[in-house]
Amino acid sequence: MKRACTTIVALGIMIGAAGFVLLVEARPGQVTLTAIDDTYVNSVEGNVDSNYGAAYFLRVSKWQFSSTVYERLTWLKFDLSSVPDGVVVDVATLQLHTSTVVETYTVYAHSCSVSSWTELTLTYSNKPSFNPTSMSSTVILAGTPTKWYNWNVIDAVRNSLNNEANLVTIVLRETTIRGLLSFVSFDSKEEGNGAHAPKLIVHWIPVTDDSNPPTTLHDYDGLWHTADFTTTLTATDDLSGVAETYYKINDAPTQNVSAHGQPLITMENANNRLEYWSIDKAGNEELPHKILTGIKLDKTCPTIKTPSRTPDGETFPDQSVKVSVNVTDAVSEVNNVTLSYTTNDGATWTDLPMNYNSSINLYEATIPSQPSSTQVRYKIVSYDHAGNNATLDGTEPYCTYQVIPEFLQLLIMPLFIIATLLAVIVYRRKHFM
Ligand SMILES: [Ca+2]
Ligand SMILES: [Ca+2]
Ligand SMILES: [Ca+2]
Repeated sequence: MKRACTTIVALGIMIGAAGFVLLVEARPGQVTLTAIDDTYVNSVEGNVDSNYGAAYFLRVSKWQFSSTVYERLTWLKFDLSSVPDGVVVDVATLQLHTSTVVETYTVYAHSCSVSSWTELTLTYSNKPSFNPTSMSSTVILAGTPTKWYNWNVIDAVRNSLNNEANLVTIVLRETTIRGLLSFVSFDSKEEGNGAHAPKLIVHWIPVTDDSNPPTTLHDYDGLWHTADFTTTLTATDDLSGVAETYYKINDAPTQNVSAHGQPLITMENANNRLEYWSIDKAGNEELPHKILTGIKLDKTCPTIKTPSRTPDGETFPDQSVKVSVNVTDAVSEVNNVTLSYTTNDGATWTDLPMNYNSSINLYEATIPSQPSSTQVRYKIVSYDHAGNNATLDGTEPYCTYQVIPEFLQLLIMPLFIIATLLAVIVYRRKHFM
């Protein structure tokens, strides 16, 4: 019995020892790093190839002589290998100690994805390009030598760790033109006993502390669209960061944004459905999945059939003309139909809204009576609710008619009266004989 117990205790210690190492890495932690490379570069013509890596100071300046602007930039490099894998950096603070402050400066910190430079070879000419957008800035006040100043450089540190790089480069510069001989100097790691060397404080939290899933938002505007369009999904996560955003369109198989891009709506429908959600790097899934319905797409123009006219034969000067037409639309339905007419091929078109007559399923508008001999041309334009439009442009033969000329009217009217009289006579003879 005793022997068995001893074995169990020994096992427990082994598991405990193995677990202890993991637990240390899973705890929040912090390291203070000292720059492994620090130097500055100078844009003055005679100094563009100069190296200052062994100097006991680092300089930042910006000044103008004649019409040329000159600058000194400070370059810093830190080794992040002591930051454990799989943690989330929540604080990264750069600290520099001033030695000379000629006037008040605003010193901006920039990230640089290239860390292959060394402090003893870097010059203004061979420096890598750095991110032109600064991460943060700090005001260095005139008359404050021998003082520590801080910059938030979390973007640079996170970028390096996300790219699985162990090195991080930070560039410091001023963007405002200062006095001709002014500058700010910081102590380099070569100064004195190194106590004032540039420092980088990195604090992290373990991913396992992250129990909150991401939040995903869409940017659909709720409106009808007339062409395939993308709904952009944007996800945020409080700690570990977003690992992936997923979606399903109309219950099709699941897709993810990194492989398939943002959801593209291509199906014509008044009620497309998008299900979407994200998962963070700690494995927390956004539940329940979000559902967006009523995504509207209509790529099809209305259909305008051949219109009819009443009267459809001769048109007299005192007659108005009613135009009727069948217009339909797939998906979003007809929004409006307009008849425009012009007389004698004039440049001015008069618009008449066409009203829907539900008893005959036709849109109708009445063109007012016109003087004799007038030629009338009309066209019909219809829009659906999505904004697609179709046009009968008036070049079709049935879109033109002419009010009969006066002499024809004088000719036709007696003929019409005679024909009517004859018809009456024939009728009476048939029925009363
Ligand atoms: Ca140095
Ligand atoms: Ca989270
Ligand atoms: Ca349509």
